[in-house]
Amino acid sequence: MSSSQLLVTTAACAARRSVITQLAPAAVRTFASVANVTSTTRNHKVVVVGGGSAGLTISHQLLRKGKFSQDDIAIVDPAEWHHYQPGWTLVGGGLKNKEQLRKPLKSLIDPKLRFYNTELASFSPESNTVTLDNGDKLNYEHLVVVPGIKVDFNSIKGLQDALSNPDSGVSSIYGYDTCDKADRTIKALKGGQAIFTQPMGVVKCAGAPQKIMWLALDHWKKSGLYDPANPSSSPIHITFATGLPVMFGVPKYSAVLEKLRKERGVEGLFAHDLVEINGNDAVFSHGENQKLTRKFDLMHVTPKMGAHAFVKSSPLANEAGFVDVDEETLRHKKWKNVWSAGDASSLPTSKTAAAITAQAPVLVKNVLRSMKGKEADEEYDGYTSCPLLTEYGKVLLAEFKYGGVPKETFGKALRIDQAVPRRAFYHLKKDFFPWVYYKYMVKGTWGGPKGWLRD
Ligand code: UQ1
Repeated sequence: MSSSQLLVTTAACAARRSVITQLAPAAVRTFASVANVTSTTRNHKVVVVGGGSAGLTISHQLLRKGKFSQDDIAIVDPAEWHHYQPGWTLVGGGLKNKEQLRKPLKSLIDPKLRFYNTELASFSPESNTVTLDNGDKLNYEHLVVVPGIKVDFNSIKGLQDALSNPDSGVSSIYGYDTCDKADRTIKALKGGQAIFTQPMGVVKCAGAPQKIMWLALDHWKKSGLYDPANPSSSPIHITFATGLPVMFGVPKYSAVLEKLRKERGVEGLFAHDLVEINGNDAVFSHGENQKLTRKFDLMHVTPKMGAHAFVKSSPLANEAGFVDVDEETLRHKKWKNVWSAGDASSLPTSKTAAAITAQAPVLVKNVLRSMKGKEADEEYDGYTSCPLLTEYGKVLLAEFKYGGVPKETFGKALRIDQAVPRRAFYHLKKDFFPWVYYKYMVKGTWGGPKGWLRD
């Protein structure tokens, strides 16, 4: 943007709100930086950092409350595309086309919101300001920090090269570029060792590393390449290598999945964390300083994940790098006008889009209450969900709250146990959720298990 354009924009904004344009004194600049000496400060009532599931849902839920005018709410996100990431497992299983799961981020943002399609440089909560990567500053009354987490493809030695090598059997549903490679490699495998990994530490959608395995197993079974009743004499052998000590973090569902693993002849390598890929060797660390090397013909890798550097290095982060918020109110523990939800937050629950359906209304109510000077007393109970594909046509619908306590939506009304994989849940996962997500959730009108939201 040229400085004249910038001044026009700024002048227009100034008519609505008191926007301050600061012409930085040229004298303090070095010769190298004289080309553009203009930086701008704008004021917003709410600045939302991140245009993912949480950012879009929260911004639009706020807007729908009817209390905000044009540009009162701003979203900051450098992305060109918004992806429906829960669908990438379906891409890996050959059930969806990855292009159909993405939309230009700009097209999902209501024109009443101000969209800064740029990276955020830093947070200054002591002065209620964030700084964008071009030096512009945004002042806020409330800040919502929802940029998600980083999938770190460099966290495992050799992973990046193995993923980008079209001839390797290594794929990952955790990235747009590689989710369809999972489908190609699964279909191409006619025999040998298949390994599916899950790292130690935090990942988003903790069920996905095994969902793709169950789909692959089903495909090989139907192709006559895998016999669950006789795995040792089948052309393909399957291993689930996980950094965790169990199949799933919630005991109720873990028991069912462990039973499935045994019934289906899948080897379990528990507390094994993939650290290196070297040709067709996978190296795992386990125990105290022990290493295990396994040959593979196909490997589906879940990389390690963690907080974005700009969050981790900010005053908002806890030791682990997550935005340090109260587990119930979603309000920052130190800065009372800062809020967080979703993957970037410190909330001790499983990181999923389903969790956003429950977190967003709580955060929105609490922001509005505190804007009116009232107590922010709406509480989140930790609700999250994992629609876990156990084969083509069946899903186990895990739903739980803090403490790994099941909180099943259909359990009571329909008198069913959601730990039993069902066809109806498969259609929820494959057809209903992707539809309701783009048509309602990101627009602020879907409340997950509560159904459609009324204003
Ligand atoms: C949900 O609302 C949702 O968003 C559209 C999902 O997709 C990411 C889900 O996986 C789940 C489980 C929900 C929760 C809704 C119901 C009806 C259980």
